[in-house]
Amino acid sequence: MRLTALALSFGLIAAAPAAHAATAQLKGADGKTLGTATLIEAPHGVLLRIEAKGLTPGWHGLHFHEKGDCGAPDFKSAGAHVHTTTAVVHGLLNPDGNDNGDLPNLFAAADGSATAELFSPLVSLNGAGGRPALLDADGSSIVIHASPDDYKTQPIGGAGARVACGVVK
Ligand SMILES: [Cu+2]
Repeated sequence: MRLTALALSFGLIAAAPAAHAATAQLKGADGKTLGTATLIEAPHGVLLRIEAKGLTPGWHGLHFHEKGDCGAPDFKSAGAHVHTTTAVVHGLLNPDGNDNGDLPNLFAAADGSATAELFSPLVSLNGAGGRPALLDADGSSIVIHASPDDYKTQPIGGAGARVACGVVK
């Protein structure tokens, strides 16, 4: 059943018009390719698929970061999280949270692979619904962190170093 559902969702994504989709090639600090992220503009948010390998097994924080720049080896060039307000409060479980780049954690299996589909109602590809646009002038990136996001503490939920980064294109 699970395989059937996966196959169906693959079909849906493949059928989406290219103008409403984007991808990000995820790379590690050593420049090695770690996988791909596929983004689809949905009526009320963005559907995100992550297919990665070579990660440390366990949970990893995952966010949309505000600049389309993975040039620095520590990926600090990707900036902070995607946001609309200047007083950004991070955390999906934080009552004051307003951080549009927040996403659920990603789990890497014992072999280092991670496959997931996530939906964010907090962003858009091009500004639909007044939500921050991932494809704005300075772009955006998807960043995978070393540790899980606790969804509450500032500024990134204790997620630690940035271990993978991909520019959304
Ligand atoms: Cu992050």
